[in-house]
Amino acid sequence: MIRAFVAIPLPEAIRSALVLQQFLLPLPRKIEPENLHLTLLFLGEVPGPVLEAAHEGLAGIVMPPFRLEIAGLGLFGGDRPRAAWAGVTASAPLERLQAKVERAARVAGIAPERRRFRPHVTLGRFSPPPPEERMRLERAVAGGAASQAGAFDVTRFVLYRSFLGPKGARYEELAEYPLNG
Ligand code: 2AM
Repeated sequence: MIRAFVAIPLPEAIRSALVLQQFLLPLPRKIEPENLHLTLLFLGEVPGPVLEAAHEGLAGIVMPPFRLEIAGLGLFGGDRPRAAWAGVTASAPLERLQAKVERAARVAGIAPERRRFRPHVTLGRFSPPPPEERMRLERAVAGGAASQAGAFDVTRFVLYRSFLGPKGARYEELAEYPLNG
């Protein structure tokens, strides 16, 4: 079985801006700069032939490149925050691309994601912090809510393999798909 997901890699300039934002947040564990990405679909643990079929479908996606803006900060987890993220300005092309990726995965036999697509770049994950730390975190996130990491042209998306290890996840690029429709 192969643990895999489909994501948009972020250019260096955006990742540098996100690293700055990470430093302004009291995050116990920050996502490494090279691991910062925008997930389109988490495929989970899939058998090799299913992943191969998904790859065929992904390679068949036709779409023109589009511009995307990374802006805003937020927390996932409500009263018990578990992750801090940078947001994405509403984008119809991104929604279209995500729907195409989901369709390709479904055709390959991968069960569809039950949760609604909420585009984001995870900056840090953590255990829910105690109340005082949580307030500090919430204040810092509120302070950076209007921050912008910048805009970039999405010209490709990537199929990644994920290896889970004691020091966190390591991602390996399995295939890339240019947007040039
Ligand atoms: P996250 O950043 O919001 O945690 C690789 O793990 C990528 O797939 C991450 O960007 C992660 O999103 C996303 N993902 C979505 N659902 C997941 C799940 N159930 N388990 C692990 N990763 C998931």
